[in-house]
Amino acid sequence: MKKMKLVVIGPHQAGKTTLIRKLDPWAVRMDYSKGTFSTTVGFDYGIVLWDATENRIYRRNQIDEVDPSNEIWKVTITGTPGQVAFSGARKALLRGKNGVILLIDATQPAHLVYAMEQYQEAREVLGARFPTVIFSNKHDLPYAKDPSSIVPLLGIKADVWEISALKGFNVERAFKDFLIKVRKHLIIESVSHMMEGRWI
Ligand SMILES: Nc1nc2c(ncn2[C@@H]2O[C@H](COP(=O)(O)OP(=O)(O)O)[C@@H](O)[C@H]2O)c(=O)[nH]1
Ligand SMILES: [Mg+2]
Repeated sequence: MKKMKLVVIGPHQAGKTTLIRKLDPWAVRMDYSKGTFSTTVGFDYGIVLWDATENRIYRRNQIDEVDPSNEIWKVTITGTPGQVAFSGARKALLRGKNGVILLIDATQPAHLVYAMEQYQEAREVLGARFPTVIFSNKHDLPYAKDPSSIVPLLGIKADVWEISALKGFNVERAFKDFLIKVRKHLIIESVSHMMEGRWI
């Protein structure tokens, strides 16, 4: 089975845990701890299966329904802790990931500065080129800002989706669209490695 590792970054309280639980209701909370004296921080870890042939997502309880003759991906989704102080833990969790979901809270435009900082951390760890998507969250609330009025402030070139992680609005559609993009990126990457002669 092919593997894809995604990470969700974004400000504290933006809805990262809610999003991951919507995608994987059995997502678990894990502990990240480093060194003897540092505090332990929790992060979320979810898994779904994605049938790329039919562009269908399967939850953990639907594994029996997966068609093994199709192209199946195991997709892991790691949610990072959003607090400013946990930059070290976030960077460790970013390592080796194939795509970044930047989750912002459309009701808290002042928190965009934290989103920006976390995106810079992602660039430090993953380099200049990695698939990114922006999920503008909490669009079930009437006072959510129009993303076109806030996202340009981030200066990040990426698709933007209005979602509600809480109600599920647009979540699966936006997520599947991103899976297609990450898959394409991974295929192009492996082909260019091949062209560089690493497989010969
Ligand atoms: N109205 C609304 N509330 C949300 C949405 N997503 C998350 N929340 C709420 O925002 C708060 C923070 O969510 P959480 O997932 O814990 O954020 P995290 O810190 O990024 O993991 C919780 O009270 C959630 O219920 C949403 O789409 N709409
Ligand atoms: Mg959380």
